[in-house]
Amino acid sequence: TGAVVTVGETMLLLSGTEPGEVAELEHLRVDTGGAESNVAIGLVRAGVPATWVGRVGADPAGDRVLRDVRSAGVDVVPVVDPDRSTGLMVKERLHDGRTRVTYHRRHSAASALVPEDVPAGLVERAAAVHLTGITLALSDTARATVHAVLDRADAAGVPVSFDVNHRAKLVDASTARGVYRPVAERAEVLFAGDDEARLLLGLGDDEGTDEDLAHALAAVSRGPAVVKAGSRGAVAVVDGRTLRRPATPVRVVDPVGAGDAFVAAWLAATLTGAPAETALDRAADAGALACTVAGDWHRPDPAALHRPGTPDTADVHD
Ligand code: KDG
Repeated sequence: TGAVVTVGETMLLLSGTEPGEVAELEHLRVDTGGAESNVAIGLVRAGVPATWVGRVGADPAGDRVLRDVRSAGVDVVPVVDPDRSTGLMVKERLHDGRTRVTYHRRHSAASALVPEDVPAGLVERAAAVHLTGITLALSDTARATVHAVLDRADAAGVPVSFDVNHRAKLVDASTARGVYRPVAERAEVLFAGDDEARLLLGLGDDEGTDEDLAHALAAVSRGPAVVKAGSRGAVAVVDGRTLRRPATPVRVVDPVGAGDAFVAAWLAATLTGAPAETALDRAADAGALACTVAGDWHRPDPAALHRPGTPDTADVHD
């Protein structure tokens, strides 16, 4: 098969090595993260080639981003923007146990993504294309890039995967639906958290069970829909059938990146011909495993699945 192609922003990630706020910490760990490159890395680990198109600044943070994604085995198509900086994300583990993520990404290099950044032939030769709501929310030109990729995928008959990945700090809930919905309608597979599903469907808080949401999403997308419901597990609707999978219990260190690992495992399984039940099992395990390591994409130890703890994968993005 060809590669899975994805486009998005990957940032330098500075994270506290111990609980506390940046205001009081002495050390921060240098890392990188971005939803789309996280998925690409997960795909490569599952044996499926992946290409990530990313725009970074001509700066040391950009060098680090490109190096990290490349060294995980992803084929990187870099666009280096001399006029803008690489985005930055700060992650703190607060004293009350919550994780807080702060972005420094307004007017970043990646928010200047343009359709021409995605080389001719790349989408057309892909096994699938994976897109997220984050890229849609970065800027008008980044949104145009996502739509151009969609059009090209459509024209070439390449399936599209879409993960809503709503980031309230990038787009407010009132406009978000109109931003995500047109892409969701063109996706062959649609992923959403339960709250994201409600946002996309225009439902109120707590309206609809995970099953209801998955069925409603499957009516929006062109194919399966998968609701990632954190500690409640996941529900997929595939050809009208409902598949339910409880969360795999693990000791949670850092839930950021779990959704990306989930998506990567689902895509890798389905693209290599596995049945949807297997895809959902692998996705749930991969999402759980991703919670057992600090960082957004670092390789977890599979043995952690056999050292269960509390499956608390609360979203930290609002
Ligand atoms: O899904 C994990 C991502 O949220 C993280 O790696 C950073 O891309 C990111 C974002 O925009 O939050």
